[in-house]
Amino acid sequence: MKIVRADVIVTCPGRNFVTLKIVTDEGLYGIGDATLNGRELAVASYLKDHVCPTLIGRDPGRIEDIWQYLYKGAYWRRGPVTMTAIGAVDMALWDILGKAANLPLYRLLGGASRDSVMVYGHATGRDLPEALERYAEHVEAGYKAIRIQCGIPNMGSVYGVSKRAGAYEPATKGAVDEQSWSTEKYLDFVPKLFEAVRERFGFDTHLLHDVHHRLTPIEAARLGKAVEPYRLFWLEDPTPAENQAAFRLIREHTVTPIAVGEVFNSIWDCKQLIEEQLVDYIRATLTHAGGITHLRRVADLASLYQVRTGCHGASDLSPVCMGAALHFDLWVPNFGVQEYMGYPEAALDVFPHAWRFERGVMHPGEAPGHGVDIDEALAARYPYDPAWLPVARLEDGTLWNW
Ligand code: EZ4
Ligand code: CO
Repeated sequence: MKIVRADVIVTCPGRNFVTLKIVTDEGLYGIGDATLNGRELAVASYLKDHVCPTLIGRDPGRIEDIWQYLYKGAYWRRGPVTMTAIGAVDMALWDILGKAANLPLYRLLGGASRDSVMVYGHATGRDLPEALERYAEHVEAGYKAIRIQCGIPNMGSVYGVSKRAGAYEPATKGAVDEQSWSTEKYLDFVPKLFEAVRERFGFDTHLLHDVHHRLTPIEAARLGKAVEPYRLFWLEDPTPAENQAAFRLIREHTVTPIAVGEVFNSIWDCKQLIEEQLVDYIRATLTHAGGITHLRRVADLASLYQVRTGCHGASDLSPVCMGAALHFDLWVPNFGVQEYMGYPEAALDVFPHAWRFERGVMHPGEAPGHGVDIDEALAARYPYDPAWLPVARLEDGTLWNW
């Protein structure tokens, strides 16, 4: 079998997605998600201009060799753009392999390690009553794990809370959204938020929260310690992780479990965090971290240290990533949880898929490959529509971590 075409499809069915389609001389094709929110066209160009021409004529079954070729052969290694492009190629090649073998991807990886994949949903409110209402809806829908984010009293806009009604979407059209941040107000309010959740709903659901890189290590340590009675499933991205050693300080002070890594793109981003057991969950996902070939190396390293997976699954990762991730999750022995926010109706139509959600758990389905397709005619009806991720500033105007 030989690769005869590799095309990049950019479409905006409710939000922007970049998809790579690799076609073989036998008519089989595979697709991969190449979406990097707010930087979509950089990956589209990386693929179109620098990767696709090198794929033509290759045997799509040599997945490992193609991965190594794109990683080592570029000379310029790693980084979100490069690794997302490699991730898309890898995902498409595993899809082709599954279709050629007539087997769902999870069976190629070694088969199911569990019956279904636990996912967590997002309960987000502008204030406490609204956040608790959203939490109640998730409990009602059967979610076993729920992330809560809430507007902070006397603080302008805040991470996780949309200006518009409906599903949370951070990227905005037109101007960049400038949000304001006060660590003091946040640290004062958040323990009360978790207390209210446990008071109303008890301890039957896993409670998650995303700090979105806003705290310093000592502030994060203080928060982790303060919220121990509410027994979080995880506290996510408490501080930026470029300096992996920073997490030692958090670890010294609290037993609140820590999740990190949705912005990671390689095993090197998490090596020290895993080896020193500074985190409990690793959030790197297939699209941004080099596909199945690379993420399974991360998961295997993590398994040596009892660190579990918690793949990023925000709606800016396409339904293609969701499908592939569910196969990965069903197989990976050290699975923790998978994020799932749902998709706009139009996106579900553009990407017909075998995966399904039912009462807090998901399954990738039994279709060969990863089980997600793209309706190109429909995709063409939703042209690219630029959108920007927000930035955050302290109340005095200092640019902060969003
Ligand atoms: O803000 O993917 O845990 N989930 C998150 C996400 C990120 C977006 C950024 O594009 O933090 O919602
Ligand atoms: Co996050």
